[in-house]
Amino acid sequence: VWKKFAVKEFAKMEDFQEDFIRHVETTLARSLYNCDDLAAYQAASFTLRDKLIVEWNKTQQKQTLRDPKRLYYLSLEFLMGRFLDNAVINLANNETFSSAVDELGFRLEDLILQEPDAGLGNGGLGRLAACFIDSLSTGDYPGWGYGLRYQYGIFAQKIIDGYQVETPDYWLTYLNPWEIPRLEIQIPVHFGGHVYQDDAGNSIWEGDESVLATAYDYPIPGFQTTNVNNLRLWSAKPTTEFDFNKFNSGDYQNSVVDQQRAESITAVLYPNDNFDSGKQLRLKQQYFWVAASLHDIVRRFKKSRRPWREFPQQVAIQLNDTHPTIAVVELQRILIDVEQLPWVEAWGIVTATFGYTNHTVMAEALEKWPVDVFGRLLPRHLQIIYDINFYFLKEVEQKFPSDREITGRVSIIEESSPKQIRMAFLAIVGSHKVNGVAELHSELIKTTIFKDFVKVYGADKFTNVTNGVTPRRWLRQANPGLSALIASKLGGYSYLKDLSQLKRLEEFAEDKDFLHEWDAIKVKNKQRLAALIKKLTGIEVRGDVLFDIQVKRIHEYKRQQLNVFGVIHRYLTLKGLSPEARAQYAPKVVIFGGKSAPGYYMAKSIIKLVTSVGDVVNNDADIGDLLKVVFIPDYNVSKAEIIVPASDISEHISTAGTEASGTSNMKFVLNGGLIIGTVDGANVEITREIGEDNIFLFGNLAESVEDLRNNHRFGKSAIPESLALVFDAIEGGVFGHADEFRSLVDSVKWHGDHYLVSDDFDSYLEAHKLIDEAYKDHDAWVKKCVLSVANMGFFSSDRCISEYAEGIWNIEPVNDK
Ligand code: DL6
Repeated sequence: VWKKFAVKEFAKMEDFQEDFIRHVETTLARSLYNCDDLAAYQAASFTLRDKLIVEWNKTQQKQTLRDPKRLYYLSLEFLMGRFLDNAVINLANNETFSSAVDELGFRLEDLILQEPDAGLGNGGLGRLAACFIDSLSTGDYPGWGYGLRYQYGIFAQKIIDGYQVETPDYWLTYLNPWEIPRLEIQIPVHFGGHVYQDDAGNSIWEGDESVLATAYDYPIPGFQTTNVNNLRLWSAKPTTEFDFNKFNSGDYQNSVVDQQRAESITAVLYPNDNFDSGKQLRLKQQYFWVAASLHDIVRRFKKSRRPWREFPQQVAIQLNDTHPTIAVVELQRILIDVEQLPWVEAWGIVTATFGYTNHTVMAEALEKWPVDVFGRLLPRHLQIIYDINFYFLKEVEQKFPSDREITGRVSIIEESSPKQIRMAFLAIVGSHKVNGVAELHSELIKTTIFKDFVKVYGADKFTNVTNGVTPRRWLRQANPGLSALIASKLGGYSYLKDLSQLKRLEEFAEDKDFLHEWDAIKVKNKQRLAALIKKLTGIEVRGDVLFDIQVKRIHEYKRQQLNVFGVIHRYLTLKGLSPEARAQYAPKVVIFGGKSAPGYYMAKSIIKLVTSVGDVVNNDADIGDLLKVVFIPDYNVSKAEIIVPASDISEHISTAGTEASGTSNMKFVLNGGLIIGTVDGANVEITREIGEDNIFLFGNLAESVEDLRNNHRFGKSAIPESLALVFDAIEGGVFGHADEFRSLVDSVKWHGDHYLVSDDFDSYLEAHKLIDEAYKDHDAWVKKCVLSVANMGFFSSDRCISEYAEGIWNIEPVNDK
């Protein structure tokens, strides 16, 4: 199989070695005798990059020649992780590549570790974008990603005295072999200023601040194809004019202030997940990125000299959440102000071009911009938004003459104080399709936050594309052992491109040797994680016990607090037992990981509670190995690649109706772990695919949430005894810091328990009992894991991309088939 795709890899491994040495000596100006792991990582990356660039050029030439419809994926986050190991999988034969590196006196594993994660995202949304561009390349689709090249990615998390401390992630310290700077591309982007009408009645916008957008390209290889797409990230640079007057008058400091202001636009990623911080600099980032990307897209279209009406036949643009929604307005502005198209024609083109993906129903995450802030930064865009709203509301009024309230409910402008622009509404009005990211979520948006829009446009405008993950990174790369075992049974690695082939694993579910091999791989993966835990936290855990893992952003709705309350309950139960009775319990390690937004007090308290519980439990001689509690610091993509393959159980326990999809649930099951979860997000479809017997579901359903919250409001709910015991222990200072944990306890006890921890607690404990029981019959457990993996084919991001391509973008692969 490898040879068949040999076009872009090395004919012989000596070729690789020659190229490697050439890069050490010329590109890096080092000698092989003075080449450390960092330089070797860079040289190995450059050799692969050379191959990639050749194919990248061919791909772009082919696409230019055929001029197909293209997709542009606009995402403010691309959580890419590392490139080198991914490129090895896509471009070369792993084993051969690794031995060629060996012969040169290095170890591939060590070189891989030299690469900093490209952490240009917060969590699920950014990682989804990374999986999507992998699948676009693999499926030979003509699709580019557009994003921002933040100098500082998501902060590095340190745990000091049990508390989260944020430190900056400057990931660009060393030469980055994976990016191609295109410093010759300089697109001016303007802000502020004023709008006036010229003699012909045209609106002219004169900004009073300008910056330049320069491009950095990341070639994205596909798997078993020569197709290489592009991820273009923009960086802000000052315009060349700097203030000579100030400079000449000796005010050097201030002469560079504008320059620094320009660069600050792409300096930092905002570290919030599922939360809208509403900062002006964020709005600037959004417009900067959107303006540069559209300039690029329009320039490429204009080269074809087609009439404007053909734009939507050549271009599809997907809005990854509302962050790029200003693109709708910017394209309308270009069409009416610059290209002088009539409003109606322009608006027809705009709405046929855009699609919008919603990723959350939570009010605090839905973007709104105060009208005055927006108008100061983008005065012409504000006028256009008012015009869009005017025409839209007129249509609504005509459709619903007797419903006087509906216009207020669907208006893009919220008549609050201050007035706000509802970006999700603008995205719906400006797109031809709106999709949610899992079935339950897609239904919820139609019946809750967007229900009036279903009345206005009809249900057909709303659709579902359930998320997926790339099996190249999340199986082959993260879990070499398991992916090789599967390949040995399925006749090679082609299943990584057609994940439905996993189904054939069912044939082996009774094969004892196969089950033992499978289990041995899991144990090895757990040992690998145990070593990482020891290195990062100093805590010793056994690699042969049950690993129960919850890694994701720390958020009240994701309910790490429910997990840690459950752990405390288990600890108190064990403490209350005789040593003989205790010995009936299987030893278990409970592992947490994830970042809290820096200003999120409750999430930070949860981290402190986990580490404090760990301090007590891990040092309790009565408990020994029966229970260990670990918080892994600085959870990121490359750590996930070690953590995910090591779970026996992972936790996806959000309050029903709050987690749009979740994607780590898919990764864990794909790696042969079972899950405990609520009936929420993609857990629903995972259950459907793998069967109810292979998942531990618990808790209230989304349709009960409102009633349960009302019960709390009207004092009709009681805290269950089990949870009261846990609260007594926390409040009694068993884990120290009782004052610091007060708000966590009080939010459940006295403040309405918004996330319904008390309502779900007992059923959560019951589900854990079932897990304990099931784990005892180890062979049966492993069989469940095999059967689950066999039915995970649906969750490949390749499937998502083909659904988007057919149902929303109307694009086709460009290949020679
Ligand atoms: O769709 C990707 C990912 C989902 O898997 C998560 O369930 C969801 O929480 C996340 N949503 C966001 C929304 N953020 N904003 N803004 O990150 O999307």
